[in-house]
Amino acid sequence: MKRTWWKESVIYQIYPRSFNDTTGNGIGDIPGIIQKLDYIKSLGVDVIWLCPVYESPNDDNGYDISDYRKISAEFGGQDAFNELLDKVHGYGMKLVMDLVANHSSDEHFWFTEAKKSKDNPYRDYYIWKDGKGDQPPNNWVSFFSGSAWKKDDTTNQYFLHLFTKKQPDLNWENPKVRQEIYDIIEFWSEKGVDGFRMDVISLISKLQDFPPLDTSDYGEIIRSYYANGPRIHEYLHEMNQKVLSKYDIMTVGEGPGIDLENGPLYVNEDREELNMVFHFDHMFIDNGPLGKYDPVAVNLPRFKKVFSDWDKRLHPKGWGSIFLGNHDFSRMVSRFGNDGEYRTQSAKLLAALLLTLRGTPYIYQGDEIGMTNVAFSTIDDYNDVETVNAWKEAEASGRDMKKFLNGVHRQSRDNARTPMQWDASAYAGFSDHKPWLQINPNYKSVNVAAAEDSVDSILQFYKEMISLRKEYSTLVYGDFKDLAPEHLQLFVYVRKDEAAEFLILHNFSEEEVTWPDMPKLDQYKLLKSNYASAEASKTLQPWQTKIFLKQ
Ligand code: TEU
Repeated sequence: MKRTWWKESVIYQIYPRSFNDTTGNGIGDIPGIIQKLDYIKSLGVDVIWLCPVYESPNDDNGYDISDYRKISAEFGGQDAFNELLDKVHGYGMKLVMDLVANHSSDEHFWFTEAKKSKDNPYRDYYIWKDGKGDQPPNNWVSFFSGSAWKKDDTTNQYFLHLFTKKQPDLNWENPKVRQEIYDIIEFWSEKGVDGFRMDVISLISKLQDFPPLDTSDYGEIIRSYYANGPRIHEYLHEMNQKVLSKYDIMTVGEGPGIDLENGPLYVNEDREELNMVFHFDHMFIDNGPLGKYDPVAVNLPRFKKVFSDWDKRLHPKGWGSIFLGNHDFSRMVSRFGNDGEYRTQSAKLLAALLLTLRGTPYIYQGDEIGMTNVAFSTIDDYNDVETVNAWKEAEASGRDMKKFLNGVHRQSRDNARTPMQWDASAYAGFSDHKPWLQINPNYKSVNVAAAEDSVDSILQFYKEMISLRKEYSTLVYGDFKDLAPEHLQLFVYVRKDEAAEFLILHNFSEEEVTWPDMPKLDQYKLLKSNYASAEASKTLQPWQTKIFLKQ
């Protein structure tokens, strides 16, 4: 297996809107990130991934880009970005940008031109179809509810938008579109950016016959109709050859519909496409019968199997990315841990998991202090377009809205987007103005300042786990084997290579659990635990992690 910097890196994801506001408008900004670089560096991370900071009307908080070469003025503009990039490099870290190439904003110049007439030179930058009578061209639905087509009155044709109406899908069949995207990648790479996280890259190649959806199984729609289209690998290889391969940059493709079968096609190094992908096999694991907002309990054997299967499937030619949360999902401690009595222990356990699996770990801002889900009392307090649209759709279809609000509390993307909790002062030290999204009321106790003051905080544990990963390359490259795949409470695995062997146990339950198959412990040293006084025994306390090193 080839050794590379991006395999050995720990990545910290920033959602700029919610990170740190220096201008007092309630919205985070780039100078706010610069102000916190000492903090980020102190974690021990190597790379910062910045969610979109380009010019955008913010219909989907930056995932609708109106100018790919301009940094949004709201975030501080180009000068602030240049300073950030310089300073990040000065700290010995790297900076990865988000690239949203499946769609643009409808306010992008390409689209405002394209709309003008059927023979506009930009018309073919997007996907236009005639309607069927007064109905859209087909029954494709948007990820964010409703039809995926919107009629444009100027020419009486419909354009495709897999996300909001303000995010028209680009037409990758058009070589000019592809070249535009490669030029954008080149533009930022020339400025010294160290890589790209490519938004919904699995969706860029469309089935050209736009077949009607079989709506009997909504769960399969993405995989069967939208993702992994016929030319996806041709495009990614072309992108790699034309631009990516010219730079020492990392790429991680985000991909609904990327699965065990097609995953290696994206990341097998011989194919020269992407370095890593984000699949969602563990992130849609708690979708219930009525979908995302009807969540069911996470089944541990299934959860573990996702990691084992992917590890097996990708190696040795591919490389995984390990994440348990991001700006699109609820908080990892609330979802996979216990955000009540065992918040501290379970957040540490999840940190240990994140940092001891094979694959590059991605830490989402705030998870390092154990930030939790939030439960706003009314839908009016939610901002996320996905949540708000899903609410309207549910209401129109007569669902039980009290139950739905519970689902929103558990699953809304806004859970991860409440402002970063820096200290116990008003607005959590995020801003001196009312923030764009309410702060989680637990900020008085859950905040960075408190965590920095405590020797056994979640934050401190993250730092220790990151440095442990740096100390032992076995934790990066070593083989992974699940020793108890069927166990309902424990996740037990070995990480092993010529240099070292680790035995790692996590108790995903509120009970004390003993692992009967534990090997003789005289050969093992207990290296680390999330409990202050931990014994080198085969019994684990609630949400306890034990990391043993074979002697
Ligand atoms: O997300 C794509 C994606 O898969 C999500 O829509 C996901 O299905 C959903 O959030 C789960 O609840 C990316 C970005 O990360 C997201 O923020 C954008 O809204 C979306 O693309 C459109 O650009």
